[in-house]
Amino acid sequence: MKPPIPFDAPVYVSRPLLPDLRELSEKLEEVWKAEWLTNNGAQHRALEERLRTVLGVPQLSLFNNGTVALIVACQSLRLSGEVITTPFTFPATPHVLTWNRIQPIFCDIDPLTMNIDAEQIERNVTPQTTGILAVHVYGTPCDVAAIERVADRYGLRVIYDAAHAFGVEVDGRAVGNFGDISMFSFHATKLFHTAEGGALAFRDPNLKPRIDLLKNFGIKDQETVMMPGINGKMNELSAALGLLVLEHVEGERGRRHELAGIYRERLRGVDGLTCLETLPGVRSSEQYFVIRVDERRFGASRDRVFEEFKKYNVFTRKYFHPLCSEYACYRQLPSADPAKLPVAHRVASEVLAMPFYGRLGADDVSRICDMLLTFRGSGA
Ligand code: T4K
Repeated sequence: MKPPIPFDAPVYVSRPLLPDLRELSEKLEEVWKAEWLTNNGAQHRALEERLRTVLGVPQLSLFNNGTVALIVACQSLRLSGEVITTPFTFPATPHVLTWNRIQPIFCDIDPLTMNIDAEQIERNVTPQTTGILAVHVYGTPCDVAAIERVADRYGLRVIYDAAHAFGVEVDGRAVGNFGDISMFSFHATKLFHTAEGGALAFRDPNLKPRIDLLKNFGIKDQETVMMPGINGKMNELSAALGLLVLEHVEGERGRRHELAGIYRERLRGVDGLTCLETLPGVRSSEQYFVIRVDERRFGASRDRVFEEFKKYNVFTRKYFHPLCSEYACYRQLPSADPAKLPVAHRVASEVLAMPFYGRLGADDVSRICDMLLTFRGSGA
């Protein structure tokens, strides 16, 4: 095989879905005319309503980012003490617990789905445990039935970090309907985005006023502040962008689905490489395309593959390495002991998120696969 040629321009793991700039300026004219830039404006109200339908959830509250949304989710359910979570996630997940003075308790993960291992949650429950914060990693849904069983047995609340799970369905049921609250991230790198943004989805209508108060400083009216809330409001520019991006999301999802097919086709049967598969009965978010590199069989480590790609102007990402339990702020916790998290450590050393976005051509994906195959046997 001829050696692959490096890309002229950098190829990143993700690129934001960008609507036509003229469409955006027309939309922004509405905002300018209204002279209303934030605090529950018309764009905000319209996007909140649209997303309730698109995400198939009874209640929804928009936020300025997913992290603040998660902080508020913990507050709204009055979580305290200890919350069981996964070490295999973005730093935001355990950090929101810390910001609420809750101790994260790291639980090992499932070797296939890479989500929290529901069977191991129970052994981490103590009298201080008030909840479970599980992540649908890469949009793969957690074992929601098993998590619900443990939660019910011990009277725990369940929050899902669904940052990667926009539009995911499990046997026809929208993913935002599981647990007490689900958080979606609308960061620029997400399938659906508002540049920065996020949302909480939930079923209990009584939570809506509390969540909306918490994200607006606790202000009920000009004379009354009910609680120490935060500023979690989405602004009108982000909401307007979101309304436009929403029109293009299904097209983007379809293009990504095709690219995933090419990756799978080209990498099928390569010894030492496995591609993330969509579980049966699940509609995928097509958020990330992740491979796992088994160094012994592939003859090159994940880290070597990551470095080799850079020589060709391809910037893959090691989502999620290092584990959150390895950060300086968490590694002293008893639950962060590597001996208790063997699967998470192995998985974190194998995963690599590949370039994956609609503007990437089928030829580009083929070229990236060609590159990858030349790295075989290149060592650690
Ligand atoms: N929970 C989970 C499980 C999460 O994954 C996240 C966020 C959160 C919670 C928190 O939600 P937010 O508060 O963010 O709403 C990126 C995103 O910033 C972050 O939102 C996301 N997860 C995480 C997995 O990925 P970084 O540090 O990798 O971003 P960055 O700037 O390195 O961007 C990645 C690549 O994307 C770049 O190499 C180039 C490309 N890119 C990026 C941006 C921002 C663009 O092409 N254009 C852009 O505008 O975290």
